[in-house]
Amino acid sequence: MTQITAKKAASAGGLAVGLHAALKDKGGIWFGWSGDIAESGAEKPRLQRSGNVTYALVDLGREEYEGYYEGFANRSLWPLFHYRVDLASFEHDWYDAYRAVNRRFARLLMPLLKPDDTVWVHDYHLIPLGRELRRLGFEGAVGFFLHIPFPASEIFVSLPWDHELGQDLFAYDLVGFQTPTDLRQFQDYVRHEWGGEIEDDGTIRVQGRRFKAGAYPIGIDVDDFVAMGRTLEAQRGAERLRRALLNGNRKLIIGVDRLDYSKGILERLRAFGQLLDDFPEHEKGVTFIQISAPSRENVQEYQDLRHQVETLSGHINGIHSEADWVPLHYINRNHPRRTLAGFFHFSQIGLVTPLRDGMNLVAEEYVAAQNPDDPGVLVLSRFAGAAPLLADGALIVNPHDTRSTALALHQGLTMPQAERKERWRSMFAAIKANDIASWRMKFLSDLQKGQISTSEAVMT
Ligand code: GDG
Repeated sequence: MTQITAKKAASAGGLAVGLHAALKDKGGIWFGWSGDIAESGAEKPRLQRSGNVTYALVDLGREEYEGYYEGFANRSLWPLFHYRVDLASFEHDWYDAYRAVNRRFARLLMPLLKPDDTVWVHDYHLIPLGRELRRLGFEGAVGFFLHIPFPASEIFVSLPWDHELGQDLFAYDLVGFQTPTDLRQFQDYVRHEWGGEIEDDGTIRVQGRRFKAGAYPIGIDVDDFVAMGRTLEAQRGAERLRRALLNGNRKLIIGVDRLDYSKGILERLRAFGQLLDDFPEHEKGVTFIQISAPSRENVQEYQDLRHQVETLSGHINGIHSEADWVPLHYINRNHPRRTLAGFFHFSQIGLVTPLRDGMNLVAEEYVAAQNPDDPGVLVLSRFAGAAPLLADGALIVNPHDTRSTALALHQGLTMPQAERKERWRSMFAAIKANDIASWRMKFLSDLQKGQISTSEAVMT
């Protein structure tokens, strides 16, 4: 039986769908936060059955939500793991809440587990969960996957509790990262901070523990996204854009992300402004649509970013707009994924410029949504985890370099169809070969193969 735990069971993104598929195959339990906040944390998970999957959902108490989720997870770990030490706050109360919630989750999960279950823990909100389960005597295989980057050791040790979280990670049978770079940085941390050893097959020996760590780049459900692009909603989305552009020859650049400082949205806007400055031939010939889904709106740093993005968008439009042309459309709202598929399909350039990103699924979704006979061009940051996978087809940029990113946009807007097709074919083959099904099968098979005697796993 496969047991998957995740941060928020209600989320409807591609990742949640892909993980559900793993459970539906064999049956199992999805355990995680319900997404609801109660006055105080409930003592039992709410159980709901759907087919052979049981959802065990737990509400967070108001204080838990603030300290654990908004605080330590999203204001300490998220900025730190994305190299923004300047934005990270390290509050002892938040950390205490983080540990307490993970302990509580383990306590609530434990009675639902059979001794030989496999548990797969997802993401930075739940790093301590595996060790807490071991403390309660769970002996089955326990794996962990980090969806965001693992930072350079020198950054990670800025965290006052790096040793506790390090030991939490050592308690798993398998720790998965998105890219070989993340893996190498974790290995450096193990070697330099703990004097651990890394064997050729990826086995790590540290602090009397032996476990595996590897790189498992996540993918999307390619067929599902291609099908989404054929839906009526997708066609309607494309049609809305066609009408909005007024002039049928006008080209479209699209950016889609959560409104997050890791996504390089300001850098992207600057690059678009630079394109209009450096290549006046695109005047009235191009429109940029930036869709930024609201995210973590209670957090000050996100409110600041929203303000900066709004100011910069207004500035760019103020300088470049004409009575019959608004170059930049900035939309701060969620869109159904099918509509996004239609938008991607209709855009000549997908512009994806994170400053740090675990993988970045939007880049892959843009590729999946293209028309093979007349595909668009992906302009992709070298700092996205997806960059090595898509490097043969995408125009790879350093988003800090505004001029070069603007030049890549120009190159994309003027690229001949034959080159676009060739580049797209190589990217499509790459995302097909590395889709979400192959990701989860590889991780789960390595977890089951690599399980190491649990008597060594208990750490106090
Ligand atoms: C984390 C890591 C890693 C976006 N706007 C809307 C919307 N989306 C969808 C996209 C895509 C998903 O959300 C975003 O996925 P990303 O991978 O781009 O980014 P994160 O949310 O930061 O995800 C990341 C990922 O985990 C998986 O491991 O790749 O690096 O940071 O599917 O299409 N969906 C809807 N409306 C929107 O407006 N419905």
